[in-house]
Amino acid sequence: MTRVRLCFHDRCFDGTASAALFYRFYREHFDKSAEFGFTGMTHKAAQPWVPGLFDGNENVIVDFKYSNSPQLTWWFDHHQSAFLTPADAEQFRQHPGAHMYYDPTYKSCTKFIATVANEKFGYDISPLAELIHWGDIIDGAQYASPEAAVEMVEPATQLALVIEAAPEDGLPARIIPELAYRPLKEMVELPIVAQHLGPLLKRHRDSIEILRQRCDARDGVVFFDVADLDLEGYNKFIPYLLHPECVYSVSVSASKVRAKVSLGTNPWNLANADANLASLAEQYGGGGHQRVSAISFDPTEVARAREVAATLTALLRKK
Ligand SMILES: [Mn+2]
Repeated sequence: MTRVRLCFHDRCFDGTASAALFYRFYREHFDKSAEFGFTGMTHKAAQPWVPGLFDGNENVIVDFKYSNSPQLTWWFDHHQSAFLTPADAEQFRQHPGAHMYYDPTYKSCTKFIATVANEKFGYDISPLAELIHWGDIIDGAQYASPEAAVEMVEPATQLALVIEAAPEDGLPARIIPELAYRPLKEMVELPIVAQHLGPLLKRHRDSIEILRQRCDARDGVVFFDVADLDLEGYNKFIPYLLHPECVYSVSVSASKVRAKVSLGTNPWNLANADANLASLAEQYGGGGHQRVSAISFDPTEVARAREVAATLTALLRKK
């Protein structure tokens, strides 16, 4: 029997949806009885690909950085910062594996995998249309307004909240097989999801008040520091709801596994947004997309994270 190790971007709606889409595609197109193991990947200061991780007959990465391991058989990513080193990028360019796909022009990895599955393998993606649609809206920040992004009435945004902020580790990995086959409205009714929804919605509403107090909005950049609070999974659109005039946001947050500087662009105020935030983050060992990126530090390095955030805030305020 085929064993598939599927590594995906953990605590990310697009990463989890990408894994669900790949899971269903692989089962229906290649091997109905394949046995899957899911591993959620987090961006950390350390090298993410630990020895022994790729233990399947098929080893797959979706919505996360490339690995140069000869064990890797499938890779899909759409991040500008997709390679850990220039040597990895060169290896991919010279010898891309048969099933290695990279296109940073896609707004979501979910849509990218769907397109490849459909165009290269003739796979019918229409039963997954809802998941693909919301992957693109959420990862591509294509909401009509900051209110729509923050109000949390759609099942997709509620599920995204639980995926990003549930207190228990490993929840996204456990819902992947369900997400591959169920409508989103049913997903938020599953006990594993529903039990977190009430407390997380309250935390979300409270976080709007916390950010209202902490935001320092000047010269087109809103800065806030919540590293002293358990708030890493805050909704990244709140700063633009509170300060619609701002073009960029910079924040410092912290969790058990990392300290983090997040950089974002206001999706509703793009007229003057010409900074490439992935390139800025790459200078400090981070990465992401042009309009949204992050830098991870060791959990003990909050002071260093604050220093980098202050430098980047000053730089973006001069733009
Ligand atoms: Mn993504």
